[in-house]
Amino acid sequence: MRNNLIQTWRWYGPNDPVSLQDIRQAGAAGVVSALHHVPHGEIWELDEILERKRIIESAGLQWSVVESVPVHEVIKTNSAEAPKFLENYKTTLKNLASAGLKTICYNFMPVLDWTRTDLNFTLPNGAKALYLDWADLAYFDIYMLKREGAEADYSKQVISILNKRLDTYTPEKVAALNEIICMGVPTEGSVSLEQLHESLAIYKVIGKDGLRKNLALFLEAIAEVCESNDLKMTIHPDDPPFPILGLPRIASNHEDLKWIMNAVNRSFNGICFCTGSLGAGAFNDIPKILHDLGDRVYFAHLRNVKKDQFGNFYESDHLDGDVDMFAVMRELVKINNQRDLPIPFRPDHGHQMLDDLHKVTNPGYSAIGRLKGLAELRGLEMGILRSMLHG
Ligand code: DNO
Repeated sequence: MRNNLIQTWRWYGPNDPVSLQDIRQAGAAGVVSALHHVPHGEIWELDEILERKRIIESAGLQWSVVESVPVHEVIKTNSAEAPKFLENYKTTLKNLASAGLKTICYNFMPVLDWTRTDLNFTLPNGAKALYLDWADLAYFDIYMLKREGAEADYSKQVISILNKRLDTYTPEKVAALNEIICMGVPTEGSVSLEQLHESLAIYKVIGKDGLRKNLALFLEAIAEVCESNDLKMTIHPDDPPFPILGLPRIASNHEDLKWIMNAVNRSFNGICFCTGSLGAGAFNDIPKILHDLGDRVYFAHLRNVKKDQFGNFYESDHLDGDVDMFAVMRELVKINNQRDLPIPFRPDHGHQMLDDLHKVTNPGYSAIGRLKGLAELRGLEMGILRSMLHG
C-alpha cells in the first residue's frame, strides 16, 4: 500500500486574508489552525474548538493539525505558577482530543518565535521573501536592545559588516527592525524591549540545561493526558537554529532533537520537521536527521533557504535552495508508507508574488507563493511515489 501525505495549509482563522475557499482551490485537503485569539496560557474551551472545526469542515476541509498550542513563558521558565498553567494546558489538550484533534504543534523557543530582519526582501524576479541578516540583528542587539556583552556573540566578519554600514540605520530602518524582531505570530502580539530585558535576565540563570530540564518537565506533565487520548505532540525546531539575543535554544540541530526524543522516550513526544528552520544552520544534514528521527515525525513544514558565506539567509523557492528537497521528500514518503495514519505536511511560507504584491498579507503566508510551493511539492511527491511503484 502506498499512502499519500496529507497536503495541508496554515489558516490563521476567520480574519485570515486567505479564505478557506482559496485553500480548497490550492488543492489542500487539510487545514492547520489555532485559536490565536485566546491569550497564551488560557484554556481553549471545547465549544470554541468545535466552532472552528465546524467552520473548516463546512468549507469541505479537515482540521488536520493544531498549530500551535503555545506553551506559556511560565512553563518554559518553570516559575512558581507553572502547575496552574500546566493544568490549563492539559485541559486544552483534553478538549482538543474530544473534538477529534490529535496532532498538536508547539515550540519551546524562549520569548520570541521565529526571527527575521526583513520581511520584504526583493528577489531578482520582483517577488518578496523573508530574510535574516546577522549584521542587522547585531545592530538591534548592540545598539537598540543594548544587551551587555552582545558584541561577543557575533563573528568578526558580521561586526565588521555592521561597522561599515552603521550610518545606514535611519530612524525608519530602526523602527522597522524593532517591529520585525519583536513581532510575534500575527494576532498574538509582540514583546517590548523592556519585556525582552526582563526575560534575558531570567533565561541567563536558566541557561541551556535549565531550559532542557523545563521542557522535559513539561513533557512529563502532559504525557498521561497525551497517551490516554492518543495525542501526538510535535515540537517545532528553533527558527533560526541558533541562540538569539543571548537566549538559549534547545531544538536547533540533530543532537538537540535526539536529546528531546530520549528525554521522554514515549511515542507521543514527536517532532514537527521544519526543513527551513533546520536548514538555516549549515551544520544540519536535513535528510539525515529525518532518516534518523523519522519514526517520531508526525508533521512536516517543507520550506527552503539560501544562505550566504556569513550565514545570512533568505527563504528561497521550495525546490531550490540549500535543503535537498528531493532527498527530504523521498525520506518522508518512505516513512509515510510505514504509517497507518498519513503524515500531514504544509508548504511552509511562500513568496509574496503576482497579485499578492498589492495586498496586505501575513508575512510568509500569502496565498499565491504557497500555492506554488504546494503544487511543486505535490508533484515531487507524486513522482517519487510513482517511481517507487515502478522502480
Ligand atoms: C512560522 C511558524 C512558527 C510555528 C511555531 C510553532 O512561520 O512556523 O511560528 O508556527 O513556532 O509553535
